[in-house]
Amino acid sequence: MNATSQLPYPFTQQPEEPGSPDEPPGRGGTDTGVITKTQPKTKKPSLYKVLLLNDDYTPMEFVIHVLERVFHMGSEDATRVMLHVHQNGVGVCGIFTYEVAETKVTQVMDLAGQHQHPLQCTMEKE
Ligand code: TYC
Repeated sequence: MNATSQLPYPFTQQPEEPGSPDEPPGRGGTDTGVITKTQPKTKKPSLYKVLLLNDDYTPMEFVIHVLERVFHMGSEDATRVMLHVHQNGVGVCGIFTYEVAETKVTQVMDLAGQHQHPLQCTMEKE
């Protein structure tokens, strides 16, 4: 007695084993070799420019202080960026990932608000 004979009608055949080859093994097969290389699933994060905007009221010294404190600039770089913004209306303070850029904008806006200066800071996708 085999396994099939114990099954109730109409189950007279064993189901085919999953993955059973449709072709005989060895020569004569039409399979082609596919080499798959696993890609590392890391993606570069989007980057955002943090922009400082000029206004007529915020003191130059305060802007320099903000650039030193929030963006870790030395006094020469901070002065250069402040003057660029003063003369051009807008300037880049740095380029960061989204959350870092957002934090910097908040820090600048909070400092400006605490000192009642109208200094504005925004971010835009690179
Ligand atoms: N324009 C301002 C002044 O003359 C200085 C200033 C520079 C303000 C840069 C804002 O982002 C700024 N006092």
